[in-house]
Amino acid sequence: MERTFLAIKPDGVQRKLIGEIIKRFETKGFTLVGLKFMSVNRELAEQHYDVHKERPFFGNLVEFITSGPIIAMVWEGDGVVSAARKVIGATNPLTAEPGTIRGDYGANIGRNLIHGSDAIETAQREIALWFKDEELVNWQPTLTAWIYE
Ligand code: DAT
Ligand code: MG
Repeated sequence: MERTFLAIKPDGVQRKLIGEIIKRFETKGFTLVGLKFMSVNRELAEQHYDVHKERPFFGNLVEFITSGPIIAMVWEGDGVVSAARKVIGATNPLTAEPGTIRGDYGANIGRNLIHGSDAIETAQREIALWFKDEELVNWQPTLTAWIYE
């Protein structure tokens, strides 16, 4: 089953949007398999955003993601990587569609509330970076037959 890495960024935590954000993935039908509330050190932040290290906003990105606690999560489901990106919305909250998390709660590209892996291979890399195997829970919700044919 496909898995993705999602993280509620420091702005989402500070703005008390943890419950609201998690609820959207739960009610959609995805399965939570890992979750931790944590501070991010500079080394982890730089590894996570390694692909952006040459970009002008890289310094701000690392500063921001290490500025307060975050929620790191792994979610499972058919097509969850791209479907979660749709629930999250476009990178810039100002152009993200209403109904998406960023479209509903964000107003600035540098404060866009949540991270989601952008491809299956990226998800595998990010899950391995943020979680140990034993921190992930393999389970099948009893509701599964009512969500999947
Ligand atoms: P996404 O988070 O939608 O995958 P991304 O991977 O292109 O977007 O960029 C990572 C984060 O970097 C993004 O969530 C916010 C920040 N960012 C991206 N483009 C930016 C820009 N032009 N100016 C400032 N911050 C930017
Ligand atoms: Mg990205």
